[in-house]
Amino acid sequence: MLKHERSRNIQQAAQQFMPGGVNSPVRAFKAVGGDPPVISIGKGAHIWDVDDNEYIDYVASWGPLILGHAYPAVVKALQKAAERGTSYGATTESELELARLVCGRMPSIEQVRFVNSGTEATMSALRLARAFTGRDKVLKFEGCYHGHSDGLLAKAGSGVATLGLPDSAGVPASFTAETLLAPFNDRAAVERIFAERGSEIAALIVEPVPANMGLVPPREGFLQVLREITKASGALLIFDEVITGFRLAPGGAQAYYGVTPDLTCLGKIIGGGLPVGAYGGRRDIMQLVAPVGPVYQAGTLSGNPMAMAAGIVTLRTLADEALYRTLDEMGAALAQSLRDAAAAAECEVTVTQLGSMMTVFFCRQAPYDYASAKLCDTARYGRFHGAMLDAGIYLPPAQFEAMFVSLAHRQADLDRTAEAARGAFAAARA
Ligand code: KE4
Repeated sequence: MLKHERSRNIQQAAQQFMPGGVNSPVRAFKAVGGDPPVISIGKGAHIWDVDDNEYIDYVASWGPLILGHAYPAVVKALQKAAERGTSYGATTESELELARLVCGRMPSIEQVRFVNSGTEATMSALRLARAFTGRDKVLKFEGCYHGHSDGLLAKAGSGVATLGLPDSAGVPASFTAETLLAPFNDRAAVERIFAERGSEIAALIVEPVPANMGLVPPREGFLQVLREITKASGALLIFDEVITGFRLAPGGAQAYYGVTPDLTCLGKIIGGGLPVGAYGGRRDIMQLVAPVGPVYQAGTLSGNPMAMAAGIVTLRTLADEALYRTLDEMGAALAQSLRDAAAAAECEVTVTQLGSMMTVFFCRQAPYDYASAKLCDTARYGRFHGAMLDAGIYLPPAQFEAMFVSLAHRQADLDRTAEAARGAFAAARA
């Protein structure tokens, strides 16, 4: 059993000063139970907690750390940037450099605006889409998460083409009244909503590969259908690639599936572990953004040199397409070893995997939307998570998240993970 004394003491004290002792809810481990370790250091694919317990890390700061923790070239770039000053609130050449890299990798992005989080990116992209189309409604999918701006914290009402209901306290019904919800992978539902209200819809926003209900890949042709339907109705197609951007392929999910959105939201990897978000796309749309156009959006630390420095090194390193083949191979191998471990323990799971992303679902069939994902046995996932943590494997502390393999993971890490999983699936089944 791992020692957690110092973690517990720090968590205790933290709860006095911060709600739940955390700065983002999922970190409190409410979905899996147990005490969250307080992390003190990360190196490569490993992290250590304040009690010196070592873990193989598959959270990777929820996606940014595709190169692993404290990647030497990122650390060096940050040191150099810091010595020159951390922020000016004025343009620096590093912003141009990262903008060139992003636009070069994702041709659909003719112009980009850096912000400080994925939430800001999607919130701004929707404001821009409403201004460009002159329409108010947006369509999102149940189970897709696009950050915590009020209008996107919406859950489905009854029926299909109904307007969203607030999915958080403090969000007035009027704030989600312009948000339409549909089940993911449900072509008929999307067609029905657009048939009924297409002329009111400014944009459809989607995680091209949802990872916030666990990893639920799109059905064959589904993204193409979204492209055709939005084009036909004059609505914009917005890909929220905060997770998939530069993770799934050098050009993200849009390159992987060959579907070109009008706007793309980015985050995580483009900041290399520093706070960054971005939205970008067609020049004719981006020209509406202040100071050129009437759509206001701003940010004190947007494009700050530190985040730009980390993002530049990260994207430059990811220029080597062979790295994506390595990530794909490691992802596929780990997913298969987890399936084998579950079968050996006679524990019923479905492992979905795409590239370096995967989810161990505790249910018989692979979920294809949020309703089917919610059928999973989350209590079993909680027991599995706890047993893996005790074995030194750090998994996302919630069933409806994705695991991430990084370029810092080695075969020994994958082997150790599979070994631990054999025992953890047995513990989960009990
Ligand atoms: P942030 O505001 O957290 O930087 O990004 C919001 C966001 C937008 N779009 C997608 C597809 C996202 O996955 C996210 C944030 N992801 C979650 C985990 N799945 C962040 C973890 C957390 O909230 O603590």
